[in-house]
Amino acid sequence: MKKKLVQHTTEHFKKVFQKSPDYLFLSPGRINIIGEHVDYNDGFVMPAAINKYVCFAVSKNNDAAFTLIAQDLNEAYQFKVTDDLKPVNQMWVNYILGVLHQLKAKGLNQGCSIVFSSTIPMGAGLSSSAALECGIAYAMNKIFDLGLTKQDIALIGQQSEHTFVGVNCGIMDQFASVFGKKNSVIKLDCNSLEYNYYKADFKKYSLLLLDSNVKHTHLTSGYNDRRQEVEKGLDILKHFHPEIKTFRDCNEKMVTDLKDQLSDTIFKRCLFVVKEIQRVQDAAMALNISDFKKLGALMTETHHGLSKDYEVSCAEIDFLVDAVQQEKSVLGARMMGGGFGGCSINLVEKGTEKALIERISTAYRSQFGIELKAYKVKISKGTTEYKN
Ligand code: GAF
Repeated sequence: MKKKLVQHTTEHFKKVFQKSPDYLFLSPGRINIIGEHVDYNDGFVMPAAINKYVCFAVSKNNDAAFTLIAQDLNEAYQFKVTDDLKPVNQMWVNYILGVLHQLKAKGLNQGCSIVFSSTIPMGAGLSSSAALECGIAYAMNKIFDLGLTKQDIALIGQQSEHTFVGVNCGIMDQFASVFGKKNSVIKLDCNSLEYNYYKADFKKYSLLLLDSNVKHTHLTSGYNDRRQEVEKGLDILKHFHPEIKTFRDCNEKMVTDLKDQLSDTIFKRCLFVVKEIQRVQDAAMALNISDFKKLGALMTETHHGLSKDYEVSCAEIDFLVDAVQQEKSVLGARMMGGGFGGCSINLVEKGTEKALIERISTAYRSQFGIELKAYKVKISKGTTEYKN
């Protein structure tokens, strides 16, 4: 599938520019085992890069001209790197312009011709936008020798979302896309950006994604509102506990003791964050000792918190998570990513996936009239140059 994507992107580049691209890059999407909506709350997350990618075919131009071609959308955008780069009306362009805007300050002054194409479904919670941002930053860094570290690339991607897209996301998606490692889950401390890899060996279990086919964009989904709510909550907690710097310094009791000082909504949001930060620590321990029953139970607990307290799920995803609760072969399930649609992630006994997908698809279709999609993903390496 990776080869096919590279071929198809290269062919399109050749067709448009009448020559072969000088460089090819692959930038992956991500899953997240556990640790949702805690990256911007200084918590821990456990994402991994997957074998779904944005592929970039790139050649350097001799002047400042950039031509961007989004092959799958059949759209193009041209500009000069010397222009005053500002957000435009085409959303996909903004992810890229936001990156290039920052790279200009790091010395980028030459243009490129770029065709990109993707196997990461858009709006499915698999971070197609982070893959796009990080792929562009990685490619420019490589081609123009800008001296950026992998961490710089992830932070530039995140900053592009904040400034050119308007989504105040955390660092998880970009970090996972850049730092992904084959067969490894990343445990990332979103406060210090220290990280370590855990072997993604789920023994007789595998990770299965069920795509609700409910598309979302964080610009309009309520994502930014959640961030504001927890920031308000943290200010109140800090007021009563001056020793608190981040949610990491809070525990459940501190939040419940201050219930009267917080609105119902803010109380629920804060409680979720504190519990979820702890759950990631517990999940890392469970993964370490191959206690998959525990890991699965923690994932399901996360879902209930996201659905009831953080209120970022939706009827379709709740249905998918509920539907697998009676399945003996499923150890845990939860919505994954920002929410309001996208995929659920399921820890499933190997070999039972096909029958499970059939059962859930039928039930889902009859409940919502929507076709379910399912992906069995492999854990792959992060953004990289592709050499034939
Ligand atoms: C989205 C964001 F982009 C991430 O930063 C993260 O907050 C996630 O939602 C929720 O965990 O994917």
